Amino acid sequence: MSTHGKNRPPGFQTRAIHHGYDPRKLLGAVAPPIFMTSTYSFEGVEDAAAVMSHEREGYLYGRTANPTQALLEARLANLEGAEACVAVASGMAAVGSLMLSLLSQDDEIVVHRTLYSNTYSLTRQALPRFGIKVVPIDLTDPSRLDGAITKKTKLIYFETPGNPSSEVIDIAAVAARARNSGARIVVDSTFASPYVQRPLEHGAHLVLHSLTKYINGHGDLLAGAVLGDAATIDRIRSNGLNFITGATLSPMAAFLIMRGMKTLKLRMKQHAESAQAVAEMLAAHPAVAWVRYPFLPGSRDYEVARRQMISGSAMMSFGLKAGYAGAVAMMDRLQLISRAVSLGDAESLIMHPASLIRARQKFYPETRMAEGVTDDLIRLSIGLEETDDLLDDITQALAGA
Ligand code: 3LM
Repeated sequence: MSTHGKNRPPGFQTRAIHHGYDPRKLLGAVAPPIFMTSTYSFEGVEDAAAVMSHEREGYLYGRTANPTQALLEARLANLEGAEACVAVASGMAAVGSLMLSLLSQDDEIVVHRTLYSNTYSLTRQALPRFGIKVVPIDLTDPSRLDGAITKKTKLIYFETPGNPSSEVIDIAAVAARARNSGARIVVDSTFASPYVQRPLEHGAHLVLHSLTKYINGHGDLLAGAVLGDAATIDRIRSNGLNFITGATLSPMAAFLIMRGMKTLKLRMKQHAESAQAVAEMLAAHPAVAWVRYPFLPGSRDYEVARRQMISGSAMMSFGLKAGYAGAVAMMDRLQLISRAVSLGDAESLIMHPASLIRARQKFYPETRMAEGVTDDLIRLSIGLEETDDLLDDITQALAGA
């Protein structure tokens, strides 16, 4: 694809709409057709063998690859600046397929101390059962890596901005500290999306997304992806996806994600504009004790965010002077913003990790709140409603807090 008559590559929004697809090859269909098939037939046994041995490009079985998925993967890789991508059934399928493909018994993984709750459980509860050593440190201070990396460290894993607090980790500083160690840096960039942040440009080796969030953007499906060099992505697909997790993305979901991605940049700009207004309003409000939004001027996060993100996304966290009880009361007063987990949707969503974790502990006593998450923390995902309507809803809910 080229931009006619101009000697420059097409921009982000153009690639998000067109990359990797030529309607002339599929009956002129402007929207890419959905290949709803689980298996593929061959002219003869030799032909099947040629596909199996990669002598000829082709498809064998839908657990590992499908043309609709392949288009999504090519488009995502292009937007992220990666050589290759594997799309899977959920963000957790991406995390699990990646870790179980790239780690073996006696290996070590360094993780940021705070992670998305289920990634936290995978690293703290599950990986140690397989003889994998997990080393949690506070990566907001990258110098901590010096005492954490050993010859056995295979991966350094973190989210930025982080779930749930939106704290920012300096990707280039982590990469500089880890250089020559042989460890690969993996960034879960779900809170940012490839429009806002491209970790590979700052020295990360692999990027992971829950596509459920900003990239699909419409809160109507689950999906995930891992992006990076072709050899590693092939290993995650041929081992992790094909026979360790089997967590295949449906072609229908792949199509819907591409539909959502066409407006990624437009959505992110609107998300960021509203989130900035909400974060500034919260920071000035007398009932609010603290606010964390990467693009709030003056904070340490802001300095790092300006180097590695082109704008904020719409994730922020805050605490009220009235603490845990105040959070519950404020959230119950909201009328427009939904009390719901997840993020990155057109609808604004708010959640309070401490009350959810407390409730979960009644059934699963082993559940732990991720280190670094305080009881008062409220997480807000600002949606695409009119900014003034969002400000009004939060203001009325804070009145009396
Ligand atoms: C959430 N997060 O509400 P899926 N990485 C990050 C994430 O935020 C998530 C995943 C991976 C939330 C989901 S919580 C019950 C709902 C940074 C998901 C996993 O498997 O697609 O949900 O992605 O924070």
